[in-house]
Amino acid sequence: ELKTDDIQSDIFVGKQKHNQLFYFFTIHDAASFKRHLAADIAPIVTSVTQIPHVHRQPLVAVNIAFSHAGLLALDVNYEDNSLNDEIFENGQAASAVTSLNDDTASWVPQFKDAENPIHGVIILASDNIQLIDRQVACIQSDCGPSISKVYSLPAAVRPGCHAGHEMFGFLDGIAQPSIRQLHKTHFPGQNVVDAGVIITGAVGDVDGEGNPIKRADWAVGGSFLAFRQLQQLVPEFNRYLLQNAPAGEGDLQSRADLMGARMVGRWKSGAPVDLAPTADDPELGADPQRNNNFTYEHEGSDLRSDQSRCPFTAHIRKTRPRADLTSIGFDDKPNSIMRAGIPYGQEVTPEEQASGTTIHERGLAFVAYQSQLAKGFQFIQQSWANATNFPPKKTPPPEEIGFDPIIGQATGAQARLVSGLDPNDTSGSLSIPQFVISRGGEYFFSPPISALRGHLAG
Ligand code: N7H
Repeated sequence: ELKTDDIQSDIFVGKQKHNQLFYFFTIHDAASFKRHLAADIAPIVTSVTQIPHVHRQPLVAVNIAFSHAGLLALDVNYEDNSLNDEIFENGQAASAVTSLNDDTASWVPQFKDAENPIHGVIILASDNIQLIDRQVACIQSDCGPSISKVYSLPAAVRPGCHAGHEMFGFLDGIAQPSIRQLHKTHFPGQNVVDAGVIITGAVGDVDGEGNPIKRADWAVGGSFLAFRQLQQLVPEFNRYLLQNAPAGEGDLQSRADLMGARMVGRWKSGAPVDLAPTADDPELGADPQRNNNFTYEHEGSDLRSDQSRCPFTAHIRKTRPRADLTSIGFDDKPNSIMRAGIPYGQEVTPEEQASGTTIHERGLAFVAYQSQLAKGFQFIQQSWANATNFPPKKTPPPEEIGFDPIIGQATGAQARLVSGLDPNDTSGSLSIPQFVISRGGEYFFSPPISALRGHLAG
């Protein structure tokens, strides 16, 4: 049984609110803040139970999560094995270069400022931005000087017909794991996983041998939140596609669109290239019965060598390899994450589009929930997206399969080689500039709501 009224709402994303604010804070006075946490914040934190019922939905959904430094600053009983996640305990800055290939020179200074560490994040979501501002002002005045803002990032669903699409233009939020203990129906092709893949201490939160990971009692029902501010160079991306569009029939724009679709693994409508390899199919993209129902395996085609439909490097294939792993006796289910990202920044201006150069920062406020960072976000970025020999056992062995063209990060001067994108010559590679720039982030623990009143306020 999952206690959904004790689990914070953002972990199992429902319908996305139009606006979100990520409010990063630092704690100055633990004793005073803990009183406000229990008395003022816990009562307004939204649970999973509240979300599906319109009449129970708050006007502003509020979630709160703490970094390791934040849990230490709270000065509660927080032993080494309370959470048992080394990556969380080290913090994102510590392993960003070695594990993620980040260039921390591009990081927002507040994410790497050891003097003034980020202790937590409050995530506010509403269809009305004024209500978010009012709620933040209210929390600030309740908490007084016990905490202060270090940094904040406003984010919003894109306007008009772009709603639901990320900044490069692709429909997002299609493929999420389905939780066996929570969701009554599963769409074809969805990964059905135990709650413990996302929720700490729930069924399925296990190590490599299948033994339950030890979590303190107060931490059962939480989830680790990987936050990343990922800048997207949209005009540069669009220009690159036009300049490198594969030869073939059709006008330049449609060949550029094919290149973009092969990088992502889906067309802008969401239609998977594995099912629609040559042209977008918006009906397919919009149909949840079909848009996730594929494995990359086809009769009469060799899964080890055939990239005619979908490159091995395509973003959604690198981040969820489906039959690339199951066909060789592995499974991608334990590495599932719940994604709750939302775009930030303004729309591309005509000036930026014409010049092919970004002037205003925009991108994805990336949020992923998982019960173990070593299996979830960090694993996917490090061992799949950045691993040039992944997926494995492809033949003839491409010298290098290469990086995920969307999020793959090379180290230092290493070229960002990506193979398979040109449908006319899938053995060829391109050295692709980086269009997604990490501006940094932090790892947080989103505790069960009971802990906000109980253990963490104690
Ligand atoms: Fe990704 N994009 O627009 O290209 N992503 N992503 N992602 N992503 C997905 O299927 C994108 C990022 C995953 O189950 C879609 O819902 C961009 C990180 C996973 O088949 C699109 C950025 C990580 C999936 C994008 C970004 C992931 C997925 C298709 C950064 C993890 C599901 C929509 C700016 C380390 C795969 C959908 C599956 C889907 C894009 C980041 C992982 C369009 C622009 C950092 C697991």
